[in-house]
Amino acid sequence: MGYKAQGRLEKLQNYIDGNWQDPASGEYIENMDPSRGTVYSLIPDSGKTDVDRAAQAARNAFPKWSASSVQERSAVLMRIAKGIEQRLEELAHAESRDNGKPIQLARAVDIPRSSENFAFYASAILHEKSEAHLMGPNGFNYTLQQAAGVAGCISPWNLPLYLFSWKIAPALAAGCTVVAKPSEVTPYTAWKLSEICMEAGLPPGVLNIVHGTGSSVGQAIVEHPDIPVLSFTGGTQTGAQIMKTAGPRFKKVSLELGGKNPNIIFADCDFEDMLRTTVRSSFANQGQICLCGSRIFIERPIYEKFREAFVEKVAKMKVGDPSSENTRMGALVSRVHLEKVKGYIELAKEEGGKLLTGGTEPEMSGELKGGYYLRPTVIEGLPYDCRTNQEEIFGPVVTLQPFDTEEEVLGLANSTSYGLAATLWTSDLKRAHRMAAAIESGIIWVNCWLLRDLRTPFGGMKNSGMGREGGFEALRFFTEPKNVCIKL
Ligand code: TXE
Repeated sequence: MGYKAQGRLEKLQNYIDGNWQDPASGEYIENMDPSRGTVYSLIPDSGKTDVDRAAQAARNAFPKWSASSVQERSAVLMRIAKGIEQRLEELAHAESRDNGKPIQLARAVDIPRSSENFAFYASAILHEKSEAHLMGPNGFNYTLQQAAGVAGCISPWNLPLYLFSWKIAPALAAGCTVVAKPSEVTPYTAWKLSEICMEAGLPPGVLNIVHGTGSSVGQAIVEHPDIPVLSFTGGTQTGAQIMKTAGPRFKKVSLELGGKNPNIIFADCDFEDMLRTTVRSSFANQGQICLCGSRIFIERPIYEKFREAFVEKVAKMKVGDPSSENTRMGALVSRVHLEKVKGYIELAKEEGGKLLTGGTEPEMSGELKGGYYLRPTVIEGLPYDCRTNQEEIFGPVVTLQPFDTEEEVLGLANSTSYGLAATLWTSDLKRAHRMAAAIESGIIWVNCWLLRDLRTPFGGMKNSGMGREGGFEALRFFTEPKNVCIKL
């Protein structure tokens, strides 16, 4: 709900054509601090007019930026990477306040990774090659990879600057100019990024950041005739809505959507390593990472042992103020999201699930009373095909299910409509390979979780998305290949 900006709260602005601009409507949306449930800044409630301005600026900047040398583009992107790195502390605190995530996580993961995204693509373009297809004495073909035009980049709230930069960096590196929209729930570090881009000397119009809601700004980006390429991360339903709009316009679309990831634990695993990692893969960022393992399958001989050890560890996790250095479980991102996650816990009970720990909001004190906190929750006793085990909850809630055979667990793992990531714990190498090949999932981690190499393809199958981000895949996505055939 928009309203005229009050003087005392910080007002974010759009970044269009190298300048900061107020939204055409003059309206703003409240930006909440989820750790306290209070409004702490105002976000432009932009609309079609702002997107039109941004797209025009991006279109004007495209010929020069796309024709610039890879060395020039690389140098600017490297300066942006440095700018993020130099502001690590400031950005980590900003991300923690905007999203509710522990400051320690923002400092160790979100912000360093945002800087790495720019540095990675700044160097990747220096090593790119193009293909040639030789036709003997008759002639040859070579492939031009040309920037695809103005790219629309739309990102979610769970890893705000990290996922925003994961799209923008390859788009800019490939020579596209960009109209980008961060989530209206967590816009703050994108606002800071615009300052860093100005300081880094990014030419006006090359990157434009328009703040506002999905139905207004997001939809206007997806519909815009001058934006032929779209990269989106967010909910599966939103992805479907984007395809509906983009399909008849023949836009190039990359979708990174939800997941319901299996974490499969065999009795022959390294138990301690698995246990430590499973706590993290279940509850990192309050379970609000699309790669978190939310369905934990345990081979029956170690089911009881696992349940006891896991529940003991989870029950000890302290939910606390995200800005405190010791906090490992902060707040959920919004009141709406907290209510959604709580709704799933109620549903799990109705479906016959037994709560082993968590399931309630912790008693917070002082300023934190209004925050959106939830205890990490472990549930057992649910059938694999109930809604709790099939739908994405995207919060600190996991279910435990025993299994007896490899074949059985494969069926369970593949039983959802999603296919983003899976984790496997076993010391049997042959089994690991067999399972990795058979699981319907874009990413498989064996005896680890979230071990990332930015060169690898990243994304999901089934309802988890379309296309892959990461490495040269992303650079390819933001370019159009053109074959040139020469007769000798
Ligand atoms: O995501 P949305 P929400 C999942 C998770 C969560 C659910 C909904 O299950 O509970 O999605 O979250 C913009 N055209 N994930 O509502 O709405 C929106 O403004 C264009 C998984 O926050 O998909 C935001 O910038 N854009 C996930 C972005 O889309 C539109 C991360 C994502 O918001 C739009 C987050 C439209 N019509 C949530 N409507 C993951 N896989 O990482 C909204 N947007």
